[in-house]
Amino acid sequence: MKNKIIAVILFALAGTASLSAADLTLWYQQPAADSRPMNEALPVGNGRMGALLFGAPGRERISVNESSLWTGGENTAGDYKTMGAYQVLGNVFVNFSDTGNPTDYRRDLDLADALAHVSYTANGVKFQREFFCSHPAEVLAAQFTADKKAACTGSIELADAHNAKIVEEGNRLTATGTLDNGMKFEWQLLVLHEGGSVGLAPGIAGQTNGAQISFSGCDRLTLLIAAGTDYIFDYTKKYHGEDPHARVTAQLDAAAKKSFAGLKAEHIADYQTFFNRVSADFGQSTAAQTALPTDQRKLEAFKTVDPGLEALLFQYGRYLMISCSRPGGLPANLQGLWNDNNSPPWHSDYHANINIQMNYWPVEVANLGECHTPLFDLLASQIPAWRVATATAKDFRLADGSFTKRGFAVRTSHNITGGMGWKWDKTANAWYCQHLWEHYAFGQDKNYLRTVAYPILRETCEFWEDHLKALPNGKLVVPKAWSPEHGPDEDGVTYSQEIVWDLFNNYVKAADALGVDKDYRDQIAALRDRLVTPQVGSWGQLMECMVEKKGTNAIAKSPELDTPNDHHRHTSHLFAVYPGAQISAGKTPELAAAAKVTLDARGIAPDSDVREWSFAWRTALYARLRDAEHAHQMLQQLFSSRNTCINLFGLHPPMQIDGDFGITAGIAEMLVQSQTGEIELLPALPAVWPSGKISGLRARGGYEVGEEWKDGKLVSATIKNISGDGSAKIRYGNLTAELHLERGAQQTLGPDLK
Ligand code: FUC
Repeated sequence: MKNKIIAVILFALAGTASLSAADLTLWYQQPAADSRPMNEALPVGNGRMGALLFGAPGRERISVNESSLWTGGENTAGDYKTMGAYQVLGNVFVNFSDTGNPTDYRRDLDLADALAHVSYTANGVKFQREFFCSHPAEVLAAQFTADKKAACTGSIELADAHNAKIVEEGNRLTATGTLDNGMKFEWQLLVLHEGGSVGLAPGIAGQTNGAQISFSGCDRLTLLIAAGTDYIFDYTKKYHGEDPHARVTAQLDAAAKKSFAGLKAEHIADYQTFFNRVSADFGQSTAAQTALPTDQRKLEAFKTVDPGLEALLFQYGRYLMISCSRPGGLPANLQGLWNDNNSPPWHSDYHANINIQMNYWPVEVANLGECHTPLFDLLASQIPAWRVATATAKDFRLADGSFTKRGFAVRTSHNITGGMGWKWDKTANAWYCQHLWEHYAFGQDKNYLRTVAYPILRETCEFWEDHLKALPNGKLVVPKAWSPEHGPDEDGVTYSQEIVWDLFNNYVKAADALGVDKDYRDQIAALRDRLVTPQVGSWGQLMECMVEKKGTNAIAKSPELDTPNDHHRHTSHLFAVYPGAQISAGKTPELAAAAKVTLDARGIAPDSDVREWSFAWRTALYARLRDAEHAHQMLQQLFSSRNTCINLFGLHPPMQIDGDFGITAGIAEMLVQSQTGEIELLPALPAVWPSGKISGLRARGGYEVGEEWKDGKLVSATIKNISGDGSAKIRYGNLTAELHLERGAQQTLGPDLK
């Protein structure tokens, strides 16, 4: 609220819109089309439950999700078709009689307080709706009001997506069901009202399966929805825990005892403890830009830079992360947690060859470290099943023909009950380890490192120790691996080499940090140093494979593999630039230059194959290569109608959320980097953001960083030691400085780093 007041004052003073609350609001002048839920409806969520909101005056649709509602099981054969899919709970419809021809229509989603609204005028009455999904209360709450008494009349339907049994008791509908895999689920809807009456809908009175509640002449209507399944993170119990009935009932009963205003205040306070850690200002948008509703503004922003909308896009990734990945819950899947389809594209799965990793790229740097932990909980719960599948996989036979004895591997896709699908993505195990390490690198929590991350890092090192193949020259390669979705399976593919290098390098740092396993640490350091490393190819590019294809390969699916005409959406072999750190502009300039040759060829030419997430990755890659203008050019691609939906979800038909998270990470990389042991300020500041500021970003080593810049130059930077040892190296261009900060202390530096 304080921010809003300040923003309003600024607006008044400047006479032009900037930094206003409007820049943190998505808004539209029409409801979401019923036929395009993922593209137009607005998402709210509490990390576990979520909803898509449509906002039609006559018939509100609330499409409800719970992140653990999955079909499928252990799927030992690894067939993608039988892996199961993320499901929909169902819809709640709120029908209003007599909406006439509504005028003054608006729906919005305010990222500052995680509230969604709808308003319109019908028959001279102003109707308003407000929605939020509360983490502390574990309910979705909706309120319908009017500026005239007794104006709300209509009916409420609960439409379950799996033919659950629906029981009505007074003002409560309870849907209870069991999926084919034995997963129990339940959701309950409670209708509270002021004025008028609420009861069984006409015509269904007395039916035990009634799914409708009518309301008549109400001043105000409040809907509360709670949901749950019996899913638990426990392989030994086949992922089944307690029946959700008692829990869901208790959640709804407890929420019903609080007022809507009370629930809302509690929700906002909880949400803002995460959201308000970072504020971002990339410069002023014009009044004409801010006057446009988001769908139109987005299209304009693709043509003409709109810094306010770019800051909103950055913050949207943070909003979505807080809304779909909270400690104790499941991690964000391919669609976050929003889904309207029981057979969603790619099963709305956990896709381990870029997508899920990209989901988690922003969390540490954008100061949402806790939101990373659902990924670790899922990994810990899946690894026992993955070990079993790996131990019998022919693809992982050892040189002597025997089966894998140590560690686990991951196929390209997986579910939440130990099941995987599609091709093995051989080094995805090591890629997941990067996330475990990065959480420590930023947060510096040694207890977490020791108990959660280190055992998995070590086990994965053991797996690769057993599986690497020695070439005649003594160098080591990952045998028969794939550069995702592009090219043949062969030895020494750059992507796999870089990821195993990253694992070994992080393991060494982890063992050092904990002061454990010295012998094994030295052994892994030696293996790391024998790995085949990235190479520069014939046209100056970073080679995608160990043996260059020179454009003559006959691979039908990838005829241009690694040629200057190769515009493939994946940039797998640039892993070492981002999210890895093996290649950097400062420390390995020749390899960085080669990576740039590759990226220029891949990144700028338009190609139908390049997807929303590709542009997010390319933003981060260019930022790491200190090419600010291209980084921004890639960012701007996200506003194209090819790459984002009008609700700003990534558009990979119908939607994927990875691009939303990836672009938040990419923008952060433009503003601060810390992967090489220095905190680098404004490494890739584009000319289109001449003046601005950011606060609350995080850097490895346990620091928080704020920056302000003017005319393209640093004005000041504030470095705070949150949890580190306090000795930080700072870089701005060619200037460097060393800081020594007590825990909790901060220092503000000028452009000369003094
Ligand atoms: C990867 C990508 C596709 C898609 C899928 C879910 O396989 O190559 O473009 O994003 O994941």
